[in-house]
Amino acid sequence: MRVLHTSDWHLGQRLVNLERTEEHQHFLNWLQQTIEQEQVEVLLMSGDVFDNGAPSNTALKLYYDFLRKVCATCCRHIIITGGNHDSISTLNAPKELLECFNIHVIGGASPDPLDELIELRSEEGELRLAVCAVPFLRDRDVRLSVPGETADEREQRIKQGIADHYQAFVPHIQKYKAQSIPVVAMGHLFAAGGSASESEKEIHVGNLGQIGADQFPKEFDYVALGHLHRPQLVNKAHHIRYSGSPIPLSFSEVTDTKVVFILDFEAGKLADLRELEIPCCRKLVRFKGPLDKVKNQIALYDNSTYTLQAWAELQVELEAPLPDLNQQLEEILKLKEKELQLLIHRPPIIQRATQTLEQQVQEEADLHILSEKDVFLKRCESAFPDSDHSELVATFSELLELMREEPES
Ligand SMILES: [Mn+2]
Repeated sequence: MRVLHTSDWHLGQRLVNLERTEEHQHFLNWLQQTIEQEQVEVLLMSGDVFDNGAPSNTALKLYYDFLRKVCATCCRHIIITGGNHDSISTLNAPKELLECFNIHVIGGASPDPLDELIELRSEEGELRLAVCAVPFLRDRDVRLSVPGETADEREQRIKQGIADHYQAFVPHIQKYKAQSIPVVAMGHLFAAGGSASESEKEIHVGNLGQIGADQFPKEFDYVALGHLHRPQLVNKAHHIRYSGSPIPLSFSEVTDTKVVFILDFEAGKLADLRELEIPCCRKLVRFKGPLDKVKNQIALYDNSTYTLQAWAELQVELEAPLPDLNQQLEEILKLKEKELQLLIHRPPIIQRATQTLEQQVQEEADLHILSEKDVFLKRCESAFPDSDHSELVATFSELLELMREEPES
């Protein structure tokens, strides 16, 4: 049975207010073609379908159009789980309707492991694969908050809760193992030792609850993870992987190769695993360094292998403030305006110990590149310059997380 593992589409994502629709459409077209060419039978999507809980109609259309097209291919089953960016109710709203097309949606966690255990059968009705489709586990899924607990206790509770959730499948999957039916698990979490980009939201406050490869039951023949946007193995375990996002979601991912994994299961085992590179239609590019170097890099930038204009982030290193810096950069960018659009212009780094007030003010002005937490920290620093803010910031992060969680419905 041939399976394709992908995650973190983040449909509807914007980068500095620019839509990614064309890039997502390009990816989804490629994915549909790949499913056909590779004769994929099962598609696993491990969370963060949408970038936010209330996706735009454009994002919803991308999603449903893709599902409709894939239903007309050789792909017999699609399993979609919710990520920390997804709204459980948005994903689950069409659950019963999609079930009619063999599209299984698990938007949020259930206390009963059988609700997340999906049996996939061949056209002839023969059982071929079992999938433990675990979505992102919210704090309330792993155990209710305990008032007054310390940060360490909380971390331990979340870790144990996640490990227990996977462990709960073990008694239910023995029958598959006995019949040589492969068992795959899905998950949307931050595994210990993983390498993050800048575009993942903190999953639990301070990225707590990281579990290692050894905490996944050994009965799983493959673990298809989502959340980290860079493709990677967990603790060098060949069969526990993040597929990463299909498009770079931030400038910190400019050097990453974007991939999907194709898995072949034979005789109840993972027999083969291949990585397919996703073609890129828009390059994100970072120019950073001394002014001459940056100007030279821009002048030499070649966008001929990409169909869309590149988006750039730029930061110049200077020895002293340069009054006509912006003018110099504008001139050089003008020569490349068809190929390159400047999205983020970070304030120059002045290579000396003290900065003038003016430079500090300029740095504060770029609100769109700061997170909520950065803004809060800056406010603390200006109001109470001599205090330690770590506890206040931790409390603020906890509040942010509570705000992002949906009310129970
Ligand atoms: Mn994500």
